[in-house]
Amino acid sequence: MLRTGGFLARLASSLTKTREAFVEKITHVISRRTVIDESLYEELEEILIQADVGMPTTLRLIEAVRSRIRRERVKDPNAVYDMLKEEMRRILEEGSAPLVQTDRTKPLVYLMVGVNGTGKTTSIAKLANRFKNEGRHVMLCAGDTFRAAAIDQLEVWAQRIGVDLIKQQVGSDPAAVAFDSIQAAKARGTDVLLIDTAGRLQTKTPLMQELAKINRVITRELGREPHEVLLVLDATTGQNGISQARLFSEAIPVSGVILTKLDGTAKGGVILAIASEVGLPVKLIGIGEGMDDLRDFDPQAFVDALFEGREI
Ligand SMILES: Nc1nc2c(ncn2[C@@H]2O[C@H](COP(=O)(O)OP(=O)(O)OP(=O)(O)O)[C@@H](O)[C@H]2O)c(=O)[nH]1
Ligand SMILES: [Mg+2]
Repeated sequence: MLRTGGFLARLASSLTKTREAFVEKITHVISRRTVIDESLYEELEEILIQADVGMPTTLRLIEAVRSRIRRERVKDPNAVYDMLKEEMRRILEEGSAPLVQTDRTKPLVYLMVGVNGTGKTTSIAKLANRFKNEGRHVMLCAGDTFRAAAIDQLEVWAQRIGVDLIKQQVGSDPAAVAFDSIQAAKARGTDVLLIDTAGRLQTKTPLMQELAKINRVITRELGREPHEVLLVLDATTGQNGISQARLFSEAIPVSGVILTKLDGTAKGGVILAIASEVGLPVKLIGIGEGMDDLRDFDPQAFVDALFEGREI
C-alpha cells in the first residue's frame, strides 16, 4: 500500500494520548533498566493493563516476550521493547482483515450495528463518501427508525454526499426499511447499500433479537448474508467493548469491527484486546470526525504510528 508521510503523521498524531498512556511509559521503564528480571515484567504488565489492553492479552504479550528472551538468551532490556512491538504487531495482524469491497453481484450490503453513540451513522457517511468518490452508486438505508433525528441526520449526509436514501416514518419496523432498501438497490442497480441501525445496549435481549430479524430479512431478500455486518465500537469505552463484541456476535453474525474515536482517547490499547480476545477482525479505525478519518486498518502502519519516534 502506498502511504504518504502525511498519512502516517496524521495517524500518529491521532494516537498521541494512547502513546502517552502506554508506549512512553514502557520506554521510560525499560530505559531505566540494566537487567531483565521479574520486576520489569511486572511493571510492564501493570502499564499494559492500565492502558486497557486487558488481562488475557497482557499476559499473552508478556509471556511471548518472556519466552523469547529466555530462548534467545537475551540480556539487554532494550530488546524487550522491540519484542513487545513485534508481538503487538503479530496480535493485530492475526486479529484484522480487509473490508469486503467487491462482489460479482450487486448490491454490496453493509449492516452497521452497535451501542448508542459509537459512530455508526457517521461511519456510514464516511464510507458512502469513499465509495461515491470511487464512482460507485451508493444508497443509504435509514434503519434507525427509533428517533426522528436519526433519520434526519442520515438524510443530511445523503444530500451532502450526493447519494440515495431509503427511509420510512419514525417508529416503523427497521426490518421493513431494510427490505425496501434491498429492493430499491436491486431496482436501481446500486453498487453499495449501507444500512444504519439504532444504537442499542448489548444486554437488552429484545433489541438484540430485532437485529437478528433485520439480518434475516436482508439475507432472505438478498439471497445471501450481508457482505459485512460491522460492529462499531467506541475506543473511549475501553474494555467494555469486549463485552459488546461478545453479546452482539451472539445475536448476529458480526463480520468485523470498526473501532472509532481512537483520536483523543488514552484507551487505544483496547484494540489489542479486541484483536486477540473476541475473534472478530478489526477492519476499519476511526481517527477523527473528518470524511477521511475512517481508515482501513493496517496493523503495521498502526504499530509504527503508535511507537513513532520512540527509540530507546
Ligand atoms: N473524534 C471522533 N469522533 C467520532 C468518530 N466517529 C464518530 N465520531 C463522533 O461520534 C458522535 C456520534 O456519532 P454517530 O455516528 O452519530 O453515532 P451513532 O453510533 O450513529 O449513534 P446512535 O445512532 O445514537 O446510536 C458524532 O459526534 C461523531 O462525529 C471518530 O473516529 N473520532
Ligand atoms: Mg446513528
